[in-house]
Amino acid sequence: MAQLLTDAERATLAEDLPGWTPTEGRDALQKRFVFRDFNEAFGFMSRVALVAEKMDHHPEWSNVYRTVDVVLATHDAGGLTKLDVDLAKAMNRIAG
Ligand code: H2B
Repeated sequence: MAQLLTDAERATLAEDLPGWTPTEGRDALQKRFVFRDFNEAFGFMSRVALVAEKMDHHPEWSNVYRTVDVVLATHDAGGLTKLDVDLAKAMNRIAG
């Protein structure tokens, strides 16, 4: 099973993952992505879904029109692992 991030690994998260912030009350990261319109937002979600399925690691997310709210955590480990970091990086890359 994936291991929870160490303190040293957590120390670089802010600079490694622009826009992602700690979620209050749980060991997770969150980010709001805002696109030009629904088409772009849904396109983003579709591309992320393919990556997430390949990783077997899935986001908690919701979509309203052109906004996608995402929370990342590794449920099996009860908090943040490298899987969340990798998926967050992929999401930033896909969002451009
Ligand atoms: N996604 C996330 N975010 N956390 C998990 O612990 C997780 C997952 N576990 N996707 C995977 C699926 C697990 O349930 C399957 C059986 O591999």
